[in-house]
Amino acid sequence: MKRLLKIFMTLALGAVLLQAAAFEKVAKGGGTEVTISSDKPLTTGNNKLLFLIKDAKYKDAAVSLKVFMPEMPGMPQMETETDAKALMDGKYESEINFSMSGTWQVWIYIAPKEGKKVRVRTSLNI
Ligand SMILES: [Cu+2]
Repeated sequence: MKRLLKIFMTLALGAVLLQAAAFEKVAKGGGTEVTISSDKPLTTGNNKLLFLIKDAKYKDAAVSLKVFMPEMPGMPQMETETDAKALMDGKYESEINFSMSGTWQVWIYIAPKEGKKVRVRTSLNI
């Protein structure tokens, strides 16, 4: 019985770990880095993205996002701007809607209480 429990616990833990790492990307720029992650693989439609900023100088910073796909033949630029919600310990969360598959540019603006605002640019393939 004990062994069965152990196997079950191992499987349960494995499932949790898998879930936590469905998507992850580190974006670098402006002398800092942001780890972007999601519980679920990125997809068209709504995605809940987590942004982790470890840099202590950006503790309590305001974080906003510009997400866009540049103009394509027969299609104007698609763009949304949104504020990320501050959670704890340098974590921020934002719901982002990707209206089509392809490469989306993601600009992360980090505005500390004091000092210069920085921009971290990356892209996501949807
Ligand atoms: Cu497009």
